[in-house]
Amino acid sequence: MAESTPSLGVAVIGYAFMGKAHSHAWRNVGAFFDTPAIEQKVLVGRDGARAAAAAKRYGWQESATDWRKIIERDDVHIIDVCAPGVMHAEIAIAALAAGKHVIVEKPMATSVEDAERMQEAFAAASARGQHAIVNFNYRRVPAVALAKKLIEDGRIGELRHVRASYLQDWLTDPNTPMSWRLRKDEAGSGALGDLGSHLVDLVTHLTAESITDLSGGLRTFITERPTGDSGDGSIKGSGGSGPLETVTVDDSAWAHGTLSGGGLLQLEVSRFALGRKNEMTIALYGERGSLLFNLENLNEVWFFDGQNDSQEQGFRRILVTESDHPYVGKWWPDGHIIGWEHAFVHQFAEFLTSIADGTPSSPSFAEGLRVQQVLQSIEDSAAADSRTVTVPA
Ligand code: SOE
Repeated sequence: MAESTPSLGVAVIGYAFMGKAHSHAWRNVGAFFDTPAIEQKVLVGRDGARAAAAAKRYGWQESATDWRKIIERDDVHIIDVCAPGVMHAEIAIAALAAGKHVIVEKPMATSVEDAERMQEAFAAASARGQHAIVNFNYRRVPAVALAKKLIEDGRIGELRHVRASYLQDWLTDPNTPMSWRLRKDEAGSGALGDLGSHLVDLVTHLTAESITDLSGGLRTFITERPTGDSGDGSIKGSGGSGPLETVTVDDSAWAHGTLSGGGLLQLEVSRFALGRKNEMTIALYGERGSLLFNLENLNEVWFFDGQNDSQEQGFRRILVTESDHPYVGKWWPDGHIIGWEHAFVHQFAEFLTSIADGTPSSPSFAEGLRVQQVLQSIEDSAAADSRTVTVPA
């Protein structure tokens, strides 16, 4: 990067859990990756006092409460949307119209229609040289990126089975309070969108195949919850002692489907898997080999080489901490593990590099829209007694 290149001003909208994770990544990306310089300009949030406190703590120059004023600023070039899902479309479309590069948290939107509008706005902005991504951060875990490379190198071959699950347990307590994540009009869906979107993205990204048809189901185990304070930056919130409110999203979801290459797919997501805190697993079984990944051990991927017919064959643990593994060389000496937050840094490094080089950014809005269509198909199937539905091409 030339010394004289002006730095890119960043504004993050949302200061809670995701705002914190993104702030951490913006703070560190330039220290570890050779990307264009950025400046942490503004942290935006509805609660002025909380936004100001978070801005100070996470290294932002300023805080603000009105994102509309921020997207008009000449010194802000990237708008990073960590607000609840229902706000993604409005902010992203306005920011693209104002000439900004845009990042939105996953899922891309709360409906296929909104995702389509965002994709259309991006198509026009892209012609003006702007970039936009949906932050499916798990693509950027080094072990996942290595798995992708093994698949591309033909080590797995034609896929027979893909099983993916994302299990959490933070809603098992009936006193866990209501929050935006449990309201359909704010989040779009529950575990399906929040966790299922990661799985659908990872499966389609890793396999480079689409999901052609599926049957699915949704379940809400606890249909009313007390109101309380859910704005403290945790997912769960605290103090659920207010009046009861109806939960309007799913607690758990599942789908069985078919991949475009003919393989079979199983997906399962839940916020009610007691004891599972944040366990995402993906297993791919092919004609030549198999791969297993578990987010709880994110520095490793397990590989079974079906071409090795010796007596020592078996699943082999690959510790993805060598400097020639994806992203790893930018961190610590070989063998030093990294954590959950690093994937966000990697994603932003990729995004900044695409902006600098003028190459397409990913995960793209088009890919986010595809994920949204699959989520909608699961909802459609669930509403029709789990009948098999065709996913729109
Ligand atoms: C909450 O369920 C959550 O934080 C998701 O929103 C994230 O995308 C996932 O990475 C961890 O769990």
